[in-house]
Amino acid sequence: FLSRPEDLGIVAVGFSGGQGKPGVDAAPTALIESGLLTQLRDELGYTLHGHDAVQTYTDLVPAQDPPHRGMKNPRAVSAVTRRIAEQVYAQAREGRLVLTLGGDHSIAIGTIAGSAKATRERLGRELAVIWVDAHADINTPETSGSGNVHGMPVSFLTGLAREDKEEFFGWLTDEHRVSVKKLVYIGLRDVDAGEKRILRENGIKAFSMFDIDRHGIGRVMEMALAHIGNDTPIHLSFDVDALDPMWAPSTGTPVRGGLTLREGDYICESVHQTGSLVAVDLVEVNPRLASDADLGAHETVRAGCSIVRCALGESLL
Ligand code: NNH
Ligand code: MN
Ligand code: MN
Ligand code: MN
Repeated sequence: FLSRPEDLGIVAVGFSGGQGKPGVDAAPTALIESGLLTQLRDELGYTLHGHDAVQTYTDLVPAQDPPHRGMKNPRAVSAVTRRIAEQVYAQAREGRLVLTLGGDHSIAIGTIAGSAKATRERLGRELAVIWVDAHADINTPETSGSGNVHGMPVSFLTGLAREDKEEFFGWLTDEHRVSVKKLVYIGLRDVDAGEKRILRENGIKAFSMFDIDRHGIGRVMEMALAHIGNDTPIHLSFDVDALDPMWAPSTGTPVRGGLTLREGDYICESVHQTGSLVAVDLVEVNPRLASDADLGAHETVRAGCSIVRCALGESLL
């Protein structure tokens, strides 16, 4: 699906407004300083585009941003994700693979919107999404207990949540959306009651940690990719909290009983191997949160780098 598979568009998003804990905006810099982009260029042979600076989007964050339908920072998150959608779209339109470094998971409203639009225009195809996460992030503003938009991106992207007002995600149109049929979750273990109902009522495919324990990650990936179907462009959105806190402690909402680093890497390798990958997000690395400050942050950044390199084909022979 890529006309320029060795060209990699980079969007580095220093944004944390989709949740309450500062520090997740420092992740792109931490990932880049640890050598990620250099490795992608020098070891994996990618030509990088648009990687010049980490963006903070401060021009888009209003001084006053009171809640709307319970959503926190709604204007800021809407405006920033709208800009991200344009940036991802601009890279994807060139036929490049796009890598976005977050940032909290609200940014996926932008990355997937941009990716879905480019995929439709360029290929006349619908985008599939593989969402790797401890959480389903499919709350609507009304089902959310927290009001944090990073728990809602999938509901906006699938049209389960909608808004007319442009300043509150009303800029999202059908060209940006993805079908619930082309969505697959992997790694779930902390899903809110309202989200469970949404998953059930919409027949959404989800592989929880229970399924991974039962079948093994190899079989789960076979089933996940079979559900999407051959020859469908794939957007991989990887929340680092899918990994067990043993591997990725420095994240806003760690949940025990998660993926090993090797299982996370395997998911990414399997997706890369399809040849259908068009975009990757790595989100929710928060280098400021680890209790054992230095070491935990370092380990989480290292895990994030491993995930990205595997998604971009590092370990396949
Ligand atoms: N489900 C909770 C909420 O809606 C938590 C979401 N937190 C995440 N998602 N880290 O990946 O707020
Ligand atoms: Mn998430
Ligand atoms: Mn999560
Ligand atoms: Mn390859």
